[in-house]
Amino acid sequence: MVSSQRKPVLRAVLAVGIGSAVVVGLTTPTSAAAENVLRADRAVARSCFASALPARTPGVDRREVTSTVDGLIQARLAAKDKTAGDWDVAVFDKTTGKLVAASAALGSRELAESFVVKGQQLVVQGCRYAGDARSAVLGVDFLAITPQGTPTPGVAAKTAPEQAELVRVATADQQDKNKLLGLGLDVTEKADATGVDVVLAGADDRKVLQDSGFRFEVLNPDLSATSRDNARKDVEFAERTKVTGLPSGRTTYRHLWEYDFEMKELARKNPGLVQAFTLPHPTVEGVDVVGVEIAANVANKADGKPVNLLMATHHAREWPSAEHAMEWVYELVDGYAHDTEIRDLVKRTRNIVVPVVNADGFSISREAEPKGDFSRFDYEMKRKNCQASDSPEQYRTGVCKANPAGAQRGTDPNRNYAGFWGGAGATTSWSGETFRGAAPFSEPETRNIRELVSARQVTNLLTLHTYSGLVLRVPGVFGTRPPLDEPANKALGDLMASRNGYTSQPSWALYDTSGTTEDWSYWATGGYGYTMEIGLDGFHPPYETGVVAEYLGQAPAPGAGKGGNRAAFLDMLRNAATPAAHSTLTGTAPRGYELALHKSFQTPTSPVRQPDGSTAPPIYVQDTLDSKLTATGGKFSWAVNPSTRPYVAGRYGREPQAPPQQSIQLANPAGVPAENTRFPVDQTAERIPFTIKGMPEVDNGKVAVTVDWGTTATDWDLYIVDASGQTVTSSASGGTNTETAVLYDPPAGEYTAVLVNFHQADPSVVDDWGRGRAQFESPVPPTYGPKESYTLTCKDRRGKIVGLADVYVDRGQTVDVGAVCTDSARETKARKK
Ligand code: 0X9
Ligand code: ZN
Repeated sequence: MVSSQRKPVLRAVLAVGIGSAVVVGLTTPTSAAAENVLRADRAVARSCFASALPARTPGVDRREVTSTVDGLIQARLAAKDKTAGDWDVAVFDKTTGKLVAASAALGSRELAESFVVKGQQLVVQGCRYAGDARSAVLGVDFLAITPQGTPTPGVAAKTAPEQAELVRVATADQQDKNKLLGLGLDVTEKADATGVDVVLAGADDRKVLQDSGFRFEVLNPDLSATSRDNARKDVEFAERTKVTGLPSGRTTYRHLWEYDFEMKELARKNPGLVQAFTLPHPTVEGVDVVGVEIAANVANKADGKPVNLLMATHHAREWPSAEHAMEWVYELVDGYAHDTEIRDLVKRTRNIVVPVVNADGFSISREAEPKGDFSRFDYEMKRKNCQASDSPEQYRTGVCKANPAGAQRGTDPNRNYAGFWGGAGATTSWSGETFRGAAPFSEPETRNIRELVSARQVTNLLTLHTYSGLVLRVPGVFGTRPPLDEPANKALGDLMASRNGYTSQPSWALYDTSGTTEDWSYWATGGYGYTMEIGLDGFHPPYETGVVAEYLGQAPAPGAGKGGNRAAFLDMLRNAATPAAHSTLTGTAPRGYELALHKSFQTPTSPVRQPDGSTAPPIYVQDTLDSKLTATGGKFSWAVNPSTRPYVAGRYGREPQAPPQQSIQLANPAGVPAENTRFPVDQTAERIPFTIKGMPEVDNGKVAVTVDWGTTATDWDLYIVDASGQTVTSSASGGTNTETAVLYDPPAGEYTAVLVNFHQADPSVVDDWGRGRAQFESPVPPTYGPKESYTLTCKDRRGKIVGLADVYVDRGQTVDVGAVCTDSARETKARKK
């Protein structure tokens, strides 16, 4: 989704009185400090959140507290000293025994946070899961929240709920889409040649769209009702379903603590195969982000195998994406034990999965009660992270689950990567849904992924989002031109799409986005990168459809009978295991010697758009890639990405094989058809046939069909239809006196230009179209840039550098660097073409 240049639409400064944090004296206020230290003599690997355990249960310590507020409880844990340990925490309602909040990260830095009411009696339970820390420090805060928009039970909202609806806006071309993006609305990814689905959060949004002159129809008049409905369906589904066909058998959306706990349990139960890890940067709210690695001999990260990275939930509300990532973890772990193909693939690769990149945002969205009205205080539909440092002073206060800016606070993690950062399809406004952040990589979430990708040879990256049924590849910005890898990128995207039934296309084809994940990772490292938009029906549709059906390829998912996302993820893994898809270095090195590949370079962002519409020069962002291989003695083989960045390698194109076709005049038939605002339902129009020729006579890289008329108050729409009756391109904007429909690489054949008289400014004076023409251009030839190298070093077992070489390697190539550790002279393995 995109909204650019959105002005903050905060109506008034609402008094979200976040009562100053009260550290609660626990059972005995006088001895609070001592009481706040939880102790357990031994560690017990168990779920802390499954149930409130009796006092004196081994591995557990607990405190009882009573909420002093209507608002939030925050139960935080910190390790008392530096000793390694893993404590978890959970909060239960004492009366009902129901779980209120929990946290189960890998260390002892925990935050369990959720909504409570004044007087509610609670049990805070700390559990020593693993490690040597016999104690952990507990802090419990209660934060009062005034009622506006908060989901505190029992408190009536003071602001009237707004009606959120889904509409389809008619857009004819890229220009129209960019104009729509400029309105700053919540534009979804559901789009095609003729229109885009847009969420209207309320009256303000509706007015913006109405005033813009765009035509639109209402698809869903009450998104809140749909949201409540979905929540109810999920409860019913879980009640009637013991186990699903998912690898884990899961029946409901997980909470953040369940993801973390399941990852560490999988690691504990499969010690040689699975390792859980914490990413380097905690979130703005101080939460650890957890990932998992799966490989045969998982501990040996420097074994030179290709790395396949799957991640999800850059966007808070996109819950199914995290579910798909987590199920993939189970798929690999189970498959390793029971499926010969998966076992073989896992042996040849290393697999990293980060299910919840935006842990803060996800936790808020997941814990908010069903609301889904897309209003400012609708945390369930929050998209961004929790960054507040770019907000105006008065909106910088409060925790993310309750702050005066509501869900508008934060940076869009999928606009914060350096790739083309600062360009189209992102906003400079702190409250906009696509806020790009203060600088490239200003956010902990994007820095985490950047550092992971920079330290490993990630040959394949897939980042999961919802929704719209898309497999998207680079580039995200129109006019960037596809990379030389375009045919390979397209082939892999198309293959995955053949499994899940989604549409495979370059992501700019929908509309521009800049600063997205793979537009950094691919252009900087050469590892294949894709975005998948799971599902067709909302950001977190019912579990049964959005997760079970989409993952397994069952009705009503578009991948029904085709294998679903499970099969698409397997395609990606097979590609990672294919040497022809990446590059390989071979050579010999003594056992225990450490080989290192290093590359450091600068890449410009887009010219940086400014709030006033001007642009500042691009920022040059320094990237450093450093990966390692530990030699096992004798011959080694190292799966790596090509040494030349796709950003400089060149651009894909086609050499013209013949001149382009001469332009064709389209003659306007006599008369004017009746006005028609319901095309294609109403077929009233003028039709002008024309022929597009082909090889060997002409080679057309592009055709542009244009018509003009007198005044911008009149509106003609133009559709180009092929011999089979398919509309292949169109142009149907409003407010202009011209339409141009464009088609790249048009196949030779018979076509028809269909002219629809949408509106006449003055029916008594006919404003007919004229100057109809089809103009042809040659294809653009490919361009090639300079070659770049890696610096390869070899260190002996004492850490002394004993070998150094510059290595050039292309995709699909294997370069033998020889006995690199025994040659002390700098050697250049140049494979320049
Ligand atoms: O806007 C995004 O970041 C992604 N869509 S979502 O609805 N999940 O937020 C898609 C990014 C790439 N899409 C395009 N370039 N159109
Ligand atoms: Zn998304």
